[in-house]
Amino acid sequence: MHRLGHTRSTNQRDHLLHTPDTFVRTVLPGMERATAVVHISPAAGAAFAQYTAELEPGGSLGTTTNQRFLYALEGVVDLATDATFHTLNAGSFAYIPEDAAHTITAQQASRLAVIEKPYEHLASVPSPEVLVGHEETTLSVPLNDDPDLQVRSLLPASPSFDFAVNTMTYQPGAALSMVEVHIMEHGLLMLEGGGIYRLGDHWYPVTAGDFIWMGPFCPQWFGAIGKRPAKYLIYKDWNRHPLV
Ligand code: UGY
Ligand code: MN
Repeated sequence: MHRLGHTRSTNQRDHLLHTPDTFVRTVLPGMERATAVVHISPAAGAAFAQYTAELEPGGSLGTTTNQRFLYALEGVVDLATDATFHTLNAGSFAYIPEDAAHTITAQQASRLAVIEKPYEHLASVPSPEVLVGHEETTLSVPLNDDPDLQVRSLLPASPSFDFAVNTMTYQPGAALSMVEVHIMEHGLLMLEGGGIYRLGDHWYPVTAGDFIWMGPFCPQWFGAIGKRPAKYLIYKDWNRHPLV
């Protein structure tokens, strides 16, 4: 439908809202029978890249020398490294360290949330290994003792990791208890439901399928609205000194 120039998408200095009506597909180097919707990258001020990869049956991602995190949104994909082989279905996630040779091939039409980031080494801390899990079997804990706001940390808290990826699930009416302002940046993909996101001095209605980038120190708050829970996948840089 023609929207006469209207969209909820917006690109601000310290945040970005990317809604599906504005997605433009591109092919990244090495992709075969696959496309990417790049949501954020250093071109817009972030220190990481996040995209949604859409793969046809047999389609594959190209390589990267950066660390890579995958969250399967739909379909079934095979992840093969030198030493491991895993099949990922919806809700599965995988962490692949920098310089780890690997292939990612779709068994059927699939969609993946992909996060890539240069690794920040820490002296005397070992680099992380390949890690695979499933969101549903990851421990769920209430945020600030609120049972209606559950957080699952998909990556271990170990200082080896320089970023975290969590899911956050809000029962209808649940909200962050404070407006957060912090140095970490976020890449956020709304997986289910919706609500109102405060970003900077703007309040946005958001829904499943939307992507949000929050830059360092972007004031942020979310309240879930609707009759079903709201759930999002959220990246943040983590465990490193601000001057490094
Ligand atoms: O982990 C976080 O900083 C998280 N509570 N932020 C957010 O949901 N916007
Ligand atoms: Mn936050």
